[in-house]
Amino acid sequence: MKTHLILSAPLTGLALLSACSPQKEEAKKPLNIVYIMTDDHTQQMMSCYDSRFAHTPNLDRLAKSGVRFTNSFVCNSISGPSRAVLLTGKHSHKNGKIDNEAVFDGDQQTVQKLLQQAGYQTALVGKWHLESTPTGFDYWKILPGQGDYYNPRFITPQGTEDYDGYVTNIISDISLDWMETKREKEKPFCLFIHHKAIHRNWMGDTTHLAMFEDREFELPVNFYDDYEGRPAAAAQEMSIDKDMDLIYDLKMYREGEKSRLQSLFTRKDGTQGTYGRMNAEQKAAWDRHYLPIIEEFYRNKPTGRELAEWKYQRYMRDYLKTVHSLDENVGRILDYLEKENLMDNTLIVYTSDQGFYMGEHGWFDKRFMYEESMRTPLVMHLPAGYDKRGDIPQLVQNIDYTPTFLDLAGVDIPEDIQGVSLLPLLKEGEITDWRTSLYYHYYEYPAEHAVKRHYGVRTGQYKLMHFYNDINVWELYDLQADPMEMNNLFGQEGYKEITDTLKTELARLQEVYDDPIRHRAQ
Ligand code: SGN
Ligand code: CA
Repeated sequence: MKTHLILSAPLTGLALLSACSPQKEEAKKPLNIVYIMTDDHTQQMMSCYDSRFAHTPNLDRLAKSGVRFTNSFVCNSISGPSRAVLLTGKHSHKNGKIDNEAVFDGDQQTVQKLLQQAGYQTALVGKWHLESTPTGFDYWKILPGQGDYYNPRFITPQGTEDYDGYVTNIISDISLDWMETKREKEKPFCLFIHHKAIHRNWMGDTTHLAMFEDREFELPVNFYDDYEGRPAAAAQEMSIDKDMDLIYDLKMYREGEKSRLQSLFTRKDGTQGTYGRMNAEQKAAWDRHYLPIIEEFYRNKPTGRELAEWKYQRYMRDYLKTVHSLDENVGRILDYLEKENLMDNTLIVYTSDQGFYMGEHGWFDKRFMYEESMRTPLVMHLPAGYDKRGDIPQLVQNIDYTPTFLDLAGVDIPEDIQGVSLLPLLKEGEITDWRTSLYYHYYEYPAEHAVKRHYGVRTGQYKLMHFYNDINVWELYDLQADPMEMNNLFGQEGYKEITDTLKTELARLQEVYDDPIRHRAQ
């Protein structure tokens, strides 16, 4: 067991310093954690990962000051479960939050409680999505459910509070205010900033609506995927062409036009639809921007592939406007930490609850174990003493965040935590002993988007997946030869040996992680 002075008792910074021997003072300085998690922000849409589409100077600045994980993954690609994994360091079947419906048991061991016991101030602002009241935070202010982009309501321990404005700015305002005026400045702190953006229906701030309108984005090469050999992929309902809603998702509302999800966009009572929530000034800015696009759309009425590609362009533009606010607001947090001289004793993490499809396979949304949604961005600014810079290629997963934060705070990592601390990767030096495979398990089916239940294993080169429940299909990919995962090699000649090896590894992971739903070898 590691020991660290700050663990043993909730000492204040001053008490801590006086308890240390003089030469160790610097090393024992308590380290803060600022964890920024966005919703549905995928690596393809961050310029520090992919320069084709987005320009995210503040995220690039963060990555440049520290490290970028090039093989960062989630273990169940959907919001509530990812959030529960972050807080517990355990796979979904262990923390109990297997899908968005399940209620998170707030009595269980969490990173924020362990940090609190070690003398940390803990705070949470923004999307929570765990269906139970937050526990273990000294301060919290959360969005109900998915929250709203405009004029959002927040829930606090004292009741609800309504704000005017755009959600990404507001979450940052509340977070900055907590750091500046609410926390006890002599204590180390852990602040979770959980953004609502860039969740569907991708509504930009009124000040950014004009952005990206002059851009034409290249279609992904597999936009017209026919899902041959992949029946689970064929059964999904997350196609830009078929399932993306013209009014709710793409804002093409006009009197008399009907769509399936129209009521989510605008309602007569003016309170709940995403457009209905706006005030007169916001609506005016919105209409100034969208009305000419709406008119042109209904004048031209594209159909077939022309319509699918028009939808893709609109989707990309709206998503990128929404990203722009996030990037600006990450900049505000970095500016504050710099101004307050906190960069040297703060770990700053930027990640998302999962990745997202930006037209690959013809899709939006996530859920599948395929690369775009199993991956999640992970960039960090490191506190003094952690000298690694640039790319970190090791396989890491969101089960690793809890043990990393505990390790950084000098707190013993409880035996039942399934992730591992990433701290060894944050120092220069060769890593000889690291995991070579990751486990994944997705459960939310039957449900929206119709992605079937599946589990699987991913190594550096291969991925083996098993879709089960009302289907029994295996998929195997060679990620080096086929990074877009178009060619299911399972059962093809020449792949028996690798399939057997991966099945054995899958069984081993299910055993190690103690998943009650397992593949049983015949
Ligand atoms: C909503 C969205 C879905 C999305 C889920 C889960 N539909 O239900 O498209 O997959 O959230 O997203 S919507 O019509 O209400 O926008 S998650 O990131 O919170 O898991
Ligand atoms: Ca999400």
